[in-house]
Amino acid sequence: MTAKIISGTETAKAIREELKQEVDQLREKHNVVPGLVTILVGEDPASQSYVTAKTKTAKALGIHSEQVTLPAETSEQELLAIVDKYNNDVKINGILVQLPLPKHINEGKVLFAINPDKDVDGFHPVNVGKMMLGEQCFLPCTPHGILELLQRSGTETSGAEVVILGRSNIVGKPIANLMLQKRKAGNATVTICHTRTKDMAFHTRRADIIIAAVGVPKMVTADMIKEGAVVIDVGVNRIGMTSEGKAILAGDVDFESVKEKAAAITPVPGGVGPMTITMLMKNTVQAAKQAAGLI
Ligand code: L34
Repeated sequence: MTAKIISGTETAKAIREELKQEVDQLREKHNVVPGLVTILVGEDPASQSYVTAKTKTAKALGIHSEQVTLPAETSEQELLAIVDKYNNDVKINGILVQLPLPKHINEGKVLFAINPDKDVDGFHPVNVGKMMLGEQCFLPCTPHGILELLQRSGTETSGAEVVILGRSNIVGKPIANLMLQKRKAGNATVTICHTRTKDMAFHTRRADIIIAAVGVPKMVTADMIKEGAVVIDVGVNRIGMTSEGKAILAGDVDFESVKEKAAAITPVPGGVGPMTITMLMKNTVQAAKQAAGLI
């Protein structure tokens, strides 16, 4: 069997078309223009490319978009002052501080400083708590994107054995929580594996759905999966450079071998990555509607 390819690029495009219409309507009917600011500290090339893509996508949808780029030496205090400025800026509905931050800045402190109503990343403890309780909130973009991919590809999650590789605050922990909830793309039986897991393959081999978010290139190989599993690859690892200076990317899944055994698989690039960016746009539109009292 050769797996069906679940295209994040195509799914993201469809969602962006829906969003574009919504943004047009908000502007024409309600005089509301959603606003997003992205804040990047330092010069990590991957972060730079993600933030640039976020700004560009926002503009293409008619979202007012600002990009703040700060040197790596920026102090925590300076960053907190900038966050506060945007907390009080009525043109801005969403504030995104790209992670990771330089070591001398306390990430938790910065995320806590963002007004939860503008926390379109869903990383503020208030939104994390609401998510955990299944209340209306901003869902973190990568897990949100995974839920949409599962749902729109018609993957049955109810009662499914889902094995998640990785326990990060950005992906592993939230996607596990969301998929066990009574919700769309939920009702799963969830297992989380991590660096201290004794026998990862024991778990992955019985999984109906595998979500790999470990940051180790091609770690999941065909012998680790069950015939007919659905495989979601969250990893975006830079494994080299072309002669033209472009990054060569690999996922956490050994795509070539796994696609011969899986029922469906997301590629890298063009899988979860574009969905992350698109769900940020969705959250920004949601923030603008909430700020305008429309929901
Ligand atoms: N605050 N920090 C904050 N929010 C986030 O949601 C993120 N994340 C992760 C890193 N830090 C963050 C992202 O934006 C990862 N991430 C992200 C976003 C987009 C892509 C990958 C990771 C993406 O578009 N990937 C493309 C390839 C792009 C390339 O050439 O590098 C893909 O097709 O997978």
